[in-house]
Amino acid sequence: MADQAVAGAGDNPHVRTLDALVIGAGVGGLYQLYQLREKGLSVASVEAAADVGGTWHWNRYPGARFDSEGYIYQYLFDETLFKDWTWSERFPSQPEIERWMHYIADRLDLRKDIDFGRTVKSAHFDEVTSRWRVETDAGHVYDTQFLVACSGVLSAPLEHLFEGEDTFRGDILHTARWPAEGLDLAGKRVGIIGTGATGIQVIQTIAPEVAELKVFVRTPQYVLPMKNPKYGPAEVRAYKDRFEELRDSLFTTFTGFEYDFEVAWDDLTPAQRTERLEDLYGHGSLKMWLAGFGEVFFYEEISEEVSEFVRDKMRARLKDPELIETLVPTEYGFGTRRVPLETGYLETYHRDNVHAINIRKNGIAEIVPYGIRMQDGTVHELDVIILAVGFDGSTGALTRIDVRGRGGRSLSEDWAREVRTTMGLQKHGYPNLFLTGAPLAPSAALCNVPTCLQQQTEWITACIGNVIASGKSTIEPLQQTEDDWVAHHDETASATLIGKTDSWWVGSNVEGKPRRVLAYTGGAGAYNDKCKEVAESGYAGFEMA
Ligand code: NA7
Repeated sequence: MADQAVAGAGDNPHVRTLDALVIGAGVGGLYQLYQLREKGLSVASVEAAADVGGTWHWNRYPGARFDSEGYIYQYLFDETLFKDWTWSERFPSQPEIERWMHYIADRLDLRKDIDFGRTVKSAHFDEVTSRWRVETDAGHVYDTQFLVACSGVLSAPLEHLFEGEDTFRGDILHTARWPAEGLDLAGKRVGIIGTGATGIQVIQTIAPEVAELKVFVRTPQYVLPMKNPKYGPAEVRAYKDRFEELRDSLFTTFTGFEYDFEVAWDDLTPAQRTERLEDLYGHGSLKMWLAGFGEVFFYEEISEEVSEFVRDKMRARLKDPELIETLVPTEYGFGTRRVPLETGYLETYHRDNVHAINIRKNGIAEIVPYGIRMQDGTVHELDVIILAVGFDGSTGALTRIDVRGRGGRSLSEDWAREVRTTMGLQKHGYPNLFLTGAPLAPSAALCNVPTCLQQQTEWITACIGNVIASGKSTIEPLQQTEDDWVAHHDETASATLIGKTDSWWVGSNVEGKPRRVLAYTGGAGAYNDKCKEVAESGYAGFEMA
């Protein structure tokens, strides 16, 4: 690792010269760093947070937990690493997940190569040297041949959505910026805006502790009850014994989960369909969505039947007609946006101290010093406002950095026009920039995160190894390759109902973001095969120079 004096490095007279720089120390970044180091590259990571964990470092709000089973939310490249960690329940919670990420960093001795507390401000490709110059907001400079962005799918929280946020006299905070020391909500009047996967986890968790909870509901969600048994030695042994099976199967399924679509709707009688839906519902996981009937993603009628099945379940739990109107979705199909798992979420609204406020009827006008003022003038007085309003998904982490490729082109300007990548792994015009969790790959939304990020980072490691072995300096997809991938992506996505539903999956939650289904909907397994084909072809369609 060389430190050289470099002119123009601001207050910092030193620049760190590397073969590869990884942005981010979350699930993808940790493994990427490890792989490139094992390959013998001089590599470092730069991370804005004070420690490893990514999503699981930042999202420490009450109730944060997996909706993937812990035993599939794992690295599968090392059996001992897998088996030496023991989950305490089926869907572990954030503190345990964070401990697991620390375990990974310790076992692989990663921290020594991570610069914490540094936020990347810019990354510019120098066409003369064919290298990236990366600068942090504190003026640290990295000069690197390869740049791998493991900057997160959901790491750019939406900010400043409401007039008057700065005037609020109590605590106001985004769920992804929850203080490490916690926030005492006991006896407080709390308002929460947002009922996505995050809001639901917060609401069901804090309701018993707060004096009053007002939930501002815009788009209701289809929800599925989570079954979350604690694990004793027998359950732990059972899942650990499945290591080889999981390692060999997760990368082949539609969403990187252990289960896959098996039964065709048309092969069953109506009674058999209901029986199967009941079975899936009783599984207490995302199986009903991700391995129930694949047809729900494609056919309006089947989507409606399955949606109605879930609505019936929700109505039966809610009973009250006004709550049903506020909380049961009717305007989009089941599974066309992320389906959250929950534990007593709907019943929470029966508590005397919890109130659902339907903001489709009476919207939020502004935040005022003592609460939230509605369009009809009503003010809800509050001590704390929780913003569970989501993220600029998949693109936001990178568009908040000034990324410039060949000819000074700007990634944020490119993506403001049209969100395009080549397989979510690279982008034409940005040589040696590698992406993970980026648009137009399954990892952008529709995948068990570690499955897709392992697959992508392994592809990137092999690709970088190939560039070096070939004696070349750079690799970049051809314009035609990108055009072909975008066309294939769009064709695949347009066959589904996903693009018709508003959510962060299509970018509609960010004003002005061009609409495109962000996740590749051809399936994680099929995507994996396509990535392998590219590598086996010697990176056909990619230019090495
Ligand atoms: P989501 O799923 O994007 O949910 C955000 C929620 O916030 C959703 O209910 C939004 O309603 C609501 N929202 C956003 N902006 C507003 C405004 N301006 N006014 C009122 N309500 C608003 O984010 P999450 O953090 O819950 O989950 C993100 C992912 O994390 C999730 O998909 C999992 O993969 C894990 P809307 O639906 O836009 O009407």
